[in-house]
Amino acid sequence: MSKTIIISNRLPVQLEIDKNEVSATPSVGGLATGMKSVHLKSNGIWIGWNGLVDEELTPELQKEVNKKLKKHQCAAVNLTQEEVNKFYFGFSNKTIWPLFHYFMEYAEFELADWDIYKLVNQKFAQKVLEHYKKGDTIWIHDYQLLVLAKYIRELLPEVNIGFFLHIPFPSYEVFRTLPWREEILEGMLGADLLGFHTYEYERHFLSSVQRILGYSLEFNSIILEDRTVKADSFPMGIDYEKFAKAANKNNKLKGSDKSDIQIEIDKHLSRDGNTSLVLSIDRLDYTKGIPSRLLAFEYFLEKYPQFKGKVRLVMLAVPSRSNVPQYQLLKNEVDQLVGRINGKYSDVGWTPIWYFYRSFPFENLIDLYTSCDVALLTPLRDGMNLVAKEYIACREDQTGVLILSEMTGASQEMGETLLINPNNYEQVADTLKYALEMPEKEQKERNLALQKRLKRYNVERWASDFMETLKETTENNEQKKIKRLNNNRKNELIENYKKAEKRILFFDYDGTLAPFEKLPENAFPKPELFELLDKIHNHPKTDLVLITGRDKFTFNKWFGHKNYKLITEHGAWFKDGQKDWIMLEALTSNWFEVIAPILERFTDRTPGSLIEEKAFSLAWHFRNCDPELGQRRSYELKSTIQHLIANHNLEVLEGDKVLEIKISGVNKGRSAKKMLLGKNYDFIFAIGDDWTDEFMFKELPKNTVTVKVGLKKTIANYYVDGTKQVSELVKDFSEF
Ligand code: GDG
Repeated sequence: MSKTIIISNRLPVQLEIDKNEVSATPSVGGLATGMKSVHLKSNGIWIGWNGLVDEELTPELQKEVNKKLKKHQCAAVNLTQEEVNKFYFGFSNKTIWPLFHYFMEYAEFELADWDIYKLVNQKFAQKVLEHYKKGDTIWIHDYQLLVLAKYIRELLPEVNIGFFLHIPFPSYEVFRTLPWREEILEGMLGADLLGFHTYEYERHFLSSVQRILGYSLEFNSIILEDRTVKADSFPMGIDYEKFAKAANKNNKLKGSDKSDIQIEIDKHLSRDGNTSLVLSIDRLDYTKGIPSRLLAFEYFLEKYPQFKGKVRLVMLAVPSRSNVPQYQLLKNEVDQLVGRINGKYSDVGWTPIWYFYRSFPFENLIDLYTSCDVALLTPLRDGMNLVAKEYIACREDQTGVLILSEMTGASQEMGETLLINPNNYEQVADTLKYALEMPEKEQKERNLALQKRLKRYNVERWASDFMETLKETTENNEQKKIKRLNNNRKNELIENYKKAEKRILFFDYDGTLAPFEKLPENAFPKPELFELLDKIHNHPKTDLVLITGRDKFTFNKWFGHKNYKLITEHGAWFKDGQKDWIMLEALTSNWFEVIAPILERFTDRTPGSLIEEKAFSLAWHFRNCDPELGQRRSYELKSTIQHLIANHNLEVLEGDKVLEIKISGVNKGRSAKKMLLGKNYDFIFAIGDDWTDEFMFKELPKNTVTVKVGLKKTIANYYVDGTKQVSELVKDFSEF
């Protein structure tokens, strides 16, 4: 039975070694809970690092650890101290983490770290290989494993892989500064589905893929040579019931059943009726904006002194990555700020900030969520921020106000909270005042809406949504594979070709017989191609037609000395062997003077675009433009010339990164059909990569074998991956 293999940097199990005894307890983090149903179902397995380095483990202990992990359906990737330093503290946390959170000045680019990062990702891939069985699905998590999907696919080409990024994906302008940007993107594209918390991150990713790797997109799918990869957003939820139930239990506790923290909190709240608590919880990380939050709180006390002695900030900063120097500096900064603010404002019975630098047990976390009137969560950047969601889930009676930074992924779906820009202290201070004074009715209205949504789209839904989309994506790819011209089909095709008495082959040129080049004039035919085409052409049973959108002049230069049949400009011109070029359609070019100036205007203001003037058509190419600008300008151009098109009986053909304006009705389908007149072909074959080739596929007789190059939508019977596969096919044809 097939299973799901979950892979993350850390395993969802905490290991402890005490006097050579190993104990393992499951972690309770959001990811572990969310994946529980996927993990435990049908023998799923979780692969990751167990938190111990090789140097700490004797072979006996190693065995013991593995045995314990197996019980929890986990398998460990073993890492040395150096690997942890360079892969985790190095590349993951000194390069990717700061860069992806827009802290460009903190990002270090160390080749040695990158090398080990790749090596560790390869180690993970090897571990997957040990556990993979045909039909299994793989789900990789997060920024430590960005290139893993590619390594797995190299080992297991047919595998289904999902990848989810838990942190933001930055804008192209930031991402492009990474020295290994191509390899990172290619690594991610090893997956079939790439999940992000928000549409913004997905959009940034797609933009980088387009700009850096030059792949085409069809909506949110990336068209690779042999597969399509889908990018989508799945905002991660929380285990709502767990938090709501814990809050309910907590609210019922009386007297000595309460925790020490709760007793302290209660003491503070009972000091006088008007006292409020403001909550702040994060890992101590520079992305979370803790110093700014403290400064904004200080500013609030200055601006609204009536709250002095009444409001207390309860700040929990959980220690994190303390081996990384930036985190040590941050710790000092926060300590000093808290000390200064408390020193400045404290009085006998009141300190403005209660600061905890440690991790709390879950129950104490709930104490804080249920007791604080306001949660002030102001990260400078945060992929999602689950604390925001947990706070709302714990508000049993719907009171409480959440102030949330716009820079968190959570802010996208939590519009009912008070959204702030964490850099705007004025706004933070005013919002805090507003929150502290908000009438209960308003608090409840806002939170009710939030709770409904969080309850519905909880972490299990998130996981199942992702898995379902992954299944759909891979099934879609499967569908395409079904139409792939595999060896069996190719053999059958060649058999029919061999048997046929009269055969005709239509070959598109660019993107089919020749790969695309940056400059169109560089895509000239190579001697090997001539050799094969000559062989096909010289066979007495075969007619060979090269059919292109290119201009007659270029094709005459390239192929004029051969005796092939040539159709150019989508069917405007025809040349049969050494005879002269003839017009297949009655065409004019007197409309050029109306359209050309408009195209020139667009070319001038769209860097990289160019106009190609053919005998009877004008083409506006935008292959070398910024992809989004090119696409947008092409829409704009189409709408600008719309009324002229109708008046001059023209039409616009949308090719691959080109708009072509020509007399209506002329297309490759119509001209290809003309080649069949009066002939009795018993084998008709057409192949092309472009949207304009679809006309051939549509108009040629039903028994035509039609083949699409690449994975774009098509009505053709079969797919081949790219020009390399076309060359192989041409070679096969040339042999019989
Ligand atoms: C990354 C992304 C994204 C915190 N303190 C204690 C404690 N916690 C728990 C919270 C919450 C989790 O840790 C923190 O999650 P966040 O989402 O707020 O932040 P990151 O750790 O930075 O997580 C983030 C997330 O991945 C998921 O994709 O949202 O943007 O950076 O669940 O409850 N738990 C306990 N004691 C503590 O002291 N027990």
